[in-house]
Amino acid sequence: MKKAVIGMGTNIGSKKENLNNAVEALNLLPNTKVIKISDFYETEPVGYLDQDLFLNSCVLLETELSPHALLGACLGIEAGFHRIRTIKNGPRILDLDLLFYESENINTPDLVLPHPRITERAFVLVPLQDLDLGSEICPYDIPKLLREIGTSGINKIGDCYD
Ligand code: PH2
Ligand code: MG
Ligand code: MG
Repeated sequence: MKKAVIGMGTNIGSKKENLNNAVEALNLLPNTKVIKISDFYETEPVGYLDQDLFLNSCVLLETELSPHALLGACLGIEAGFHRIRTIKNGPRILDLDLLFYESENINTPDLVLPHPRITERAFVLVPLQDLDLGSEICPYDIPKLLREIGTSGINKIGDCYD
């Protein structure tokens, strides 16, 4: 089994339900198991500001799917939630971003690993910290990055997975 980390975000509809349903959907992927779920965080929108607050969380998976197969599966789950892509960084019912896959560095047009914007996004780093990843998966010093970029606009909702 390989370890992979997915960042989840939602700001349309019933956000808690969306994230819970996303965890279920990830857990139902072939040869894949969700082994850890971060707390849920209510976060101020980054990039495009005129939209509702997000709910963000991260999950650690064990999977036999390849990085590209897992990416495809995530896009399939997003599509199953009827995600519609309009404004860049705009409102979405569910966003699943593949953040890490083992210690792989991948640079293809459809997939870059580690995900290129992790280090500048507190809404990813704060939940990521809950997963207690070893340096073999997460090469970043998360507390140091958070001291640099700050954690304003990130509010812990707590352990909302049910
Ligand atoms: N996702 C984005 C853009 N901005 N802001 C927050 N707070 N949370 C997100 O998940 C998010 C965002 C693009 O994927
Ligand atoms: Mg995203
Ligand atoms: Mg995405």
